[in-house]
This record gives sequence, C-alpha cells and structure tokens, in this order.
Amino acid sequence: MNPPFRQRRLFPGQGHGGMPGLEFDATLHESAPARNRMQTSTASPVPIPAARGFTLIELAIVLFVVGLLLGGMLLPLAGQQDIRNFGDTQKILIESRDALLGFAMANDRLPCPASAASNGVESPAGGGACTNPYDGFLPAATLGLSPVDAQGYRLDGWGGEAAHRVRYAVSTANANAFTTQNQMKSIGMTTLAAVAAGDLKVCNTGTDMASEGTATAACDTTPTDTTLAADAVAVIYSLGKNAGVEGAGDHEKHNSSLPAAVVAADPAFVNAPQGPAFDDQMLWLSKSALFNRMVAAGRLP
Ligand SMILES: [Ca+2]
Ligand SMILES: [Ca+2]
Repeated sequence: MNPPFRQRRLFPGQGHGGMPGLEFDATLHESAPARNRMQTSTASPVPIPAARGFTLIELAIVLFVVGLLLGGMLLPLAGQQDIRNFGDTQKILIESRDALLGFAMANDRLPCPASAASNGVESPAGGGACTNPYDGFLPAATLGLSPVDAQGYRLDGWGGEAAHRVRYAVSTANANAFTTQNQMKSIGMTTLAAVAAGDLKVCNTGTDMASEGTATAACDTTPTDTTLAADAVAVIYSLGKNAGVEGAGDHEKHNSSLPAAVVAADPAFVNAPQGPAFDDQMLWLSKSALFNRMVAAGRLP
C-alpha cells in the first residue's frame, strides 16, 4: 500500500514563516471518495492519447466545403458588378440625352453623330446632312462630355473597348431639319411633328421587321409586336455587356454595331426586353421633349 496522500494548503499571504496553527491537513477535509480518487491517480496516471492528424478524406471534405462557400460568395459579386455597370450605362445615356438637348438649345439644331474616324467630333462638323445618321457614335468631343476614351468617344458603363462606345442616331426627316441650324424654326413644329420618312423607329422586337436595311425599315405590325416610337428624333444606346458580339436571335442585329453590322444601317432600332438574347440599353428623344425644351429656351416657335 502507498502511504496516504497528504496535501498542505496555505492561506493567502502565508509562507513558511506563517502561523503553524493555520496550516491544515487537506486529507482531513476531503470526502472519502475524493481521497480515494487522489490516491488512485497518484498510483496510476491516466495515459494521454497520442496526437492525431486529419485523414485525407477529412481534408478533402473540408476543402470541398470551403470551395462551396467561396463559390457561393464569388457568383453574387459578379452579379453585383453587372448591376453596377448596367446602372452606370443608364446614367451615361441620360447624361448624353441631356447634353444633346443642351446643344440643341444653344445651336438651334442637334449635332450629327460622330463617325468611326472623326475622333468624337460630329460628322460633318457644323451639321447638315450627317455622314452616319443611323450608325454613328455620340459626338462626345462636340458636346464636351467626359470622360472619353483615347480617340474622343464616350464609353458606356461596361468597359474600355471601342465596342462599348455610346451610339447615337438622328432623324433625317424634312431634309435634315433637326441637324441643320435654324431649320426647326423655318419649317415649324406643326410640320415637323408629323411622322415623316427619315424619322427613327423603335420596335419591341426585331422579328419580322419590314424592309430591314433600307430607308423604309419599319416595325412588325402583328398584334403582339409594338412600335415603341414611330418618329423619334434621336436614339442613344449602348450595345450592352456583349458588345462586339451580336446577340442570338433577331433583336440586336438591328442596332448598328459597326464595324460588324449584320443588317445595313437603317432608321429602325430594337429595344427588346432584357434577357439572354438582348442586352442593349437604349433611350430615345421624342419630338415633344425636344420641342418642349426649345420653346422653354425661346428657340421655338
Ligand atoms: Ca448587346
Ligand atoms: Ca437598324
């Protein structure tokens, strides 16, 4: 038998020089079972289990779960970036429309679109009969807009490639009245307000468009299809995230995407619902909105 375990406890502040009378024998105050445990543990210490690492299967499971978590976080991040770019593009289009209205009030005409080679300046300079009325770019240099790319073109919210330059088309109706100085005043709002050849059309689908690629291109007239605008003065648009590649189906090919135009430039454009086949973003300027600003500025009638 081992000798009984005896433990000395000291009260705080007491060392070996303390009062011997305050020392006590712990074994006297422990319960019998506790005393037995202490005796047993002294006799045969509990063995400490050997350290053990992860098995390959456990590691694989952990990596799999971490991969799932990271993938779940990255997908929403990409979606959020798309939403930001879409919103930025929308703001840029609105800002562009406001700049066009401002230019019209100051110059008694709208600017011509820039060509692919005019470095953001309207073509021709000074307006009149535009070189690219239906397939040009926003003349950011003429409008004094910024920021622009190295060649002077305003970009949409999606990126820095030339395919993301903001597009702009303008009506050629009444012998280019909207882009020729003082012609709006000379011809008068009543005449200009009537739908005329050369006014821009915006369709809700590119399917079954009539006379596509010609000056008389028009929206399909079956009951399910809609003409969103029959006589817009200007259309301002972005080719969207997929710029540089025509979307599948009949919609995007009607929005000029030089230099890879599928349908020849014409006065009809498509603004279909957003989806896999269509991601262009588009605004148009109505005659009413233009006349309203011109009258307010004292330029009409
Ligand atoms: Ca597109
Ligand atoms: Ca077209």
